[in-house]
Amino acid sequence: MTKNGQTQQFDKAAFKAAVEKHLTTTYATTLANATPRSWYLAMGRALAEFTTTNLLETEKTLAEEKARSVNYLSLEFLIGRLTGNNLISMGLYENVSQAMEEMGLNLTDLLEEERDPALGNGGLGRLAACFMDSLAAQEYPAVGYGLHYEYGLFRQSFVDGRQEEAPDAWRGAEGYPWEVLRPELTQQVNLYGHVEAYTDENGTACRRWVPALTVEGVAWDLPIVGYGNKSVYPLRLWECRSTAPFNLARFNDGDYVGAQFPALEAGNVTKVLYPNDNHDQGKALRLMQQYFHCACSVADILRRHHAAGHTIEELAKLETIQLNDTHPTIAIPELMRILLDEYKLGWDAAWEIASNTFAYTNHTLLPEALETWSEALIQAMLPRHMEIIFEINHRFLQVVEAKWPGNNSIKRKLSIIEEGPQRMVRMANLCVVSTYAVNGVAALHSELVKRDLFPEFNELFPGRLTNVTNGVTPRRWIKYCNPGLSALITEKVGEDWPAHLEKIAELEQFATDADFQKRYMAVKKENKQRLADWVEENMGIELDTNAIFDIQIKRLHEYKRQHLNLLHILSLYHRLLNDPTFDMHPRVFFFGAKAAPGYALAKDIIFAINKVAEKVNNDPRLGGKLKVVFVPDYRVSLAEILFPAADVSEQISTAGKEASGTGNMKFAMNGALTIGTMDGANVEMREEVGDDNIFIFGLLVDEVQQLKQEGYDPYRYYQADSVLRAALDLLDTDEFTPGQPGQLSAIRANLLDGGDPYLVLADFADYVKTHEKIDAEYRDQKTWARKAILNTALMSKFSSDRSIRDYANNIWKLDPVNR
Ligand code: 9GP
Repeated sequence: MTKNGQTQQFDKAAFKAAVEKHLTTTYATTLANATPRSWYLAMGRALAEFTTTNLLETEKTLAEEKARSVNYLSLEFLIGRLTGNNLISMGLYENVSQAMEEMGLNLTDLLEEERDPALGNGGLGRLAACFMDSLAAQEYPAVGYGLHYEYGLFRQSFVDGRQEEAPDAWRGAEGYPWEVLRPELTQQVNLYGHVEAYTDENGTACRRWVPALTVEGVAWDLPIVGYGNKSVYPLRLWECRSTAPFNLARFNDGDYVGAQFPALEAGNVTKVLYPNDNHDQGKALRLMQQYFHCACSVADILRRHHAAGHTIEELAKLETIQLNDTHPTIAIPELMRILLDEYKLGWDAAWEIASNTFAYTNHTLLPEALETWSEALIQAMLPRHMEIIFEINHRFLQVVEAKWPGNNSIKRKLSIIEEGPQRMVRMANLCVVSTYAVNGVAALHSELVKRDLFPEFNELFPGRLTNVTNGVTPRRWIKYCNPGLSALITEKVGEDWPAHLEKIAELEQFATDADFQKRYMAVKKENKQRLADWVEENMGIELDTNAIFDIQIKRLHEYKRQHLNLLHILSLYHRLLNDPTFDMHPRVFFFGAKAAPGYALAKDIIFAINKVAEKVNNDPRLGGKLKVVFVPDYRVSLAEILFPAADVSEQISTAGKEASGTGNMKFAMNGALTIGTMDGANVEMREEVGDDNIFIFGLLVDEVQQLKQEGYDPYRYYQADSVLRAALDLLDTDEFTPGQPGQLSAIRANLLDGGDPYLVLADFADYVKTHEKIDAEYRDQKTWARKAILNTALMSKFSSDRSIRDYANNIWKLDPVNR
C-alpha cells in the first residue's frame, strides 16, 4: 500500500486525461455536451482500467502460488453501487474527488448517477456481496460466481398506495462501466436429450448424456476490490447466449421470429432475476437458470484448476465450492457427471472428490423456501443428473439402513427423493448428504437446523453441521454510508478500524463522555436531516428530526411482521385521538420493502401502510406526533441513507423464523437501538451489547412451538386486549380509505380467521409495552446517547471479516495470499 491507504500510484493528470478520453472515444461525447451521466460513465471506465489490470495480475499470482481458493456459488449478489465503494477500497476517494472537482464536477453528484445493480432479492444476496468484499479485504483467494441478469430486481412504485413493478435494466443503454467481458472464458452448456449406454475402448460399460440443446455461457467480470491492498477478485457473472447462428434463410423467407428463435430462447435464461425471497416457486426456467449457472461455474473452476497445473485428483485440495443456499445444488451432480463420464473415474473416486469439495450454507427453516424439484422436470432437462441423484440416494439409503436397520419411516424422511403423487428431489437433503460441511447463519438458527430440521443427519454425520454467524462489511455499512460517524471513530480509535473492526470496542470508554455524546448525537442528527431532505424532495413529506426515527427495512413477508408494526401504529393513532391522558414523543415510522409480485397478502400490507400513512401524515388532530413514511423502491443505495439515520431498528420476526438478519447489524453499528425478538442474530447482538442496550420482547422459540401445539387462538388476544381490538377493528372501517370500507380487511381476516400463522397477536401486548419503554428512554437523551454509542462500540463481532475468517479457518481451511 502506498501512502494514505492508496493501493496504487495515482497520477492525477493521467487520470483526468483518461476520463476525457473515455468521454470522447468510449461514449462519443464532446466535453461541451457531456451530461453528468456520461461523466460518471467515463470516470467509471477510467477507474476500471486500474481494477482490470489488478484483476488479471491477481489471477496470475494465485495461479503461480498454487493457492487454495474458495468458489462462492450464488444465484444472487446484491452488490449495490460499486463506484463509491471501490474508490474507498482503492484509497482514491479524495484524489478522484479532487481530480473531478478540477474538471468542474462534484464527485458526490456523479456517484448518484450510478444505478444500483440489484442482482439479488434481499439478505441472502446482500450477504454474498459483503462476503466478497471481506474475502478481498483479507486476501483469501476467491471467485464469486453468479448470473448476469439482464433485469435485476424489479423497480417498485406506488400507484394509489399499491405496489407496481417495472423492469430494472440496471446496465442502462451504455453498459455498466465496471464490468469487463471475458470472451476467452466462454462455456458451452447442454440441456435436455437422453442418456445412452456404450462400451469404451477398454470394454468398460459407460453412460453418456446426448443433449438436445446447447447454449453458451459468456463471462462478465466485476471487480471486487480488496480494501487497502492490491488484490482484485472477480465476481464472474454468466450470460446465456445462443450457439446457433442467426438463420438468414428463414429471415429472408419472412419468418422473422423463427429466424431468431434460438437466440430468444437462450436469452430468456438470464433475462431476469426471480423476485422471490424465502420462497421457492418450482418454475422450469428457474431450474434452467440454476443449472446454467452451475455448469458454467464448475467448468470454469476446472479450467482454472488445470491451467494452474493441477490434476483432477487434487481438486478438493485446491478448490472448495461454497453453495449459497440450495440454489446451486445441481453443481454437485454436475461435478459427479464430469468426473464419471468425462474423466472416467469410478464412483468412489469421484464421490471422494465431490463430497470433499462442496460445502453448503442453509439460510432458512421456512418450509416454503426449502427447494424441491419434480423428478420429471429434472429427468427431462438433465437426464444424466437425475440418474446420478438416484445413485447418490441409493448409496445414502444404505448408510441409513446400516444405522437404523429396518426403519422405513426414517428412510422416508431422510431420502433425497420425496415419495408422493409426484416424486420430488429435496435439494437440501442432497446438499447435506454430499458436502463436507453444512452451516447455519446464526447460533440460534444453526441449533434449530440441528435440532428441528436435520436431527437425524446430525446423528449420522457428527460434526458436519455447524455455525457461522453472518456479518456485514464495515466499509460500505459504516465508512462509506456514514462519513460523519466514521470521522468520529477514526479520531478516537485510529484509522485502521474499517479493516479491523475489533478496534471499534475502544469507543466504549467514551460512552459516558458528555462531549463525545454530544458529537455522536450531532452526527445522528445530520444523518436524520439527510434522510428528511430525501423524503421531502422525493415524497413531499415534511419531517421533524427531533422525532424518533423508527425504521423497518427488509423484504415484505408475514414472518417479518411489518403488520405487527402497523398494528402498533394504529394503536398509537387510536390512543392519540381517544385517550386525552396519552402522551408520546413524536415519532416517524419508516418502512422500505418490496413484496414478491405474486404475494397477495404482502402487497395488501404495503397498501395498508400507505393508506394509513396518507391519513396520519395529514391529520391535524395528531399534532405532528405521528408520521408514517413508506419509501418506494427500497434498495442498497437508499439503505445507505436509512441505516445511519435510525434511532430505532425494528427486528420483530416471529422467534425461530428469521435465520439471522443482517440489517439488524447495520442499524446497531450506526447507533440505532434494536427493538427485537429473540430470533436470528438478535440473540447474539443482545449478548454483545447487554440486556440494557437492546429492547427484547415477545415469545421465545420454544414458547412459539408450545403455543402452536396447544392450539393457538388469536381471538383470545383480540377479546382480552382493548387496544389490540381497536387497532384491528380500524382495518375494517373506511377510516383510511374514505367511502370504501373493507379495503384493508384482508389483514384483519388473516390475523383472526386465518389463524395468525406468525403469532402477531400473541406478541402485540409485549411489543406495545416495549415501545412505551423506548418512548420514555428516548426522552433522556444522555442515556440514549450512551446506549447508542455502546451499540456502535460493541458490534465488532458482526463484521463480515470475522464471518469470513470463521469460514476460512473452520470450514474452508484457506490461507490468505498477500499481493
Ligand atoms: O431469511 C434469511 C435471513 O435471515 C438471513 O440473514 C439471510 C442471509 O443469511 O438469508 C435469508 N434467507 C433467504 O433469503 C433464503 O433462504
